[in-house]
Amino acid sequence: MTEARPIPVTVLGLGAMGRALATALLDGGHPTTVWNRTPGRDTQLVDAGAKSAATADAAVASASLVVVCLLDHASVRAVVDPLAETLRGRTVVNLTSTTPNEARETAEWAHRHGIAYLDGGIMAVPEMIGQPEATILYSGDETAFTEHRPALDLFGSAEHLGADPGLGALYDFALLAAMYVMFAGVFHGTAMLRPAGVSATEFANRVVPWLTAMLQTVPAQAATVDSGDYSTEVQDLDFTKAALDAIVRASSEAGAELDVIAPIQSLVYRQVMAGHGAEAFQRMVETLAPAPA
Ligand code: FVH
Repeated sequence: MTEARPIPVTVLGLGAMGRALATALLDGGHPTTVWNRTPGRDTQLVDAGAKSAATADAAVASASLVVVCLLDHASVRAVVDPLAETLRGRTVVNLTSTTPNEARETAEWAHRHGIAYLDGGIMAVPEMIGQPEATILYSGDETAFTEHRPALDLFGSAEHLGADPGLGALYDFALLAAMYVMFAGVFHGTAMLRPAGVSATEFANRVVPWLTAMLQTVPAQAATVDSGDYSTEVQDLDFTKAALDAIVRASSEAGAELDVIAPIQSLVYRQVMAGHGAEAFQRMVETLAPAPA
């Protein structure tokens, strides 16, 4: 059943993100208890109406919903493992970035102790919390998600992806991987132009519209990957290999290191060497992970 009115919530971990989450709960009218390993990080929250707990155990004792936002998996387990008995019958929502298997491991621990468990990946920076642009990808106990949806909606746009508690983390890291590789590509372009006296800002003015236009092609590329049909009339892997060879030569001429671009060239080479030169560029995905049987 979905909660009809504000419920007592506890936030464990008052780093930049934990403080933003606690603020959103307070703004939403939830009686909010906060705890942090190092004292003193709750001053503004207490001024805003939060209750400060001296221990993590005392913090969770009063809440039906416990939001955990710590540094990593190890810190989560160090904090919550000793609280198992107090947490029994409550819901833990872990918004710490952990790997899918770490999320599954914590879910299994929670299940053994009668704790409802939801894992979430935050696709936002602290300043975005409370805005619809902040997306939180949840997975795990769907009943707990439905019951606590009103509180979770205060953080941003909440989505439940499925019962596998590792799924939210898997999406989280897949999205972050795409972001980091894209940014590394921007840094490579910046490095190519730098020796020519072109500033990063000047390049940014050009690369943003270029990548924005290119990103529009992603759905069509995804459809090619999903179909498994890589036949193409244009820009096949042989073409892409020639293009990347030229980009690598141009990068060397410009004095840029090849750490970012060389692995892309190598992925294309592997496909061409395997006899797929006449097929579409998107076939690169098959080198990274073959389609499930
Ligand atoms: N900040 C962001 O932009 C990102 C956005 C996407 C998701 N992440 C993840 O959120 C988790 C917390 O991030 P954060 O920004 O709040 O991180 P910090 O400000 O560094 O705060 C870390 C808190 O963790 C506590 N802590 C660390 N180790 C332990 C431990 N062994 N036992 C208990 N608590 C621990 C730390 O406490 P203290 O150092 O103040 O005592 C902070 O409360 C994170 O997974 C991001 O990847 C944020």
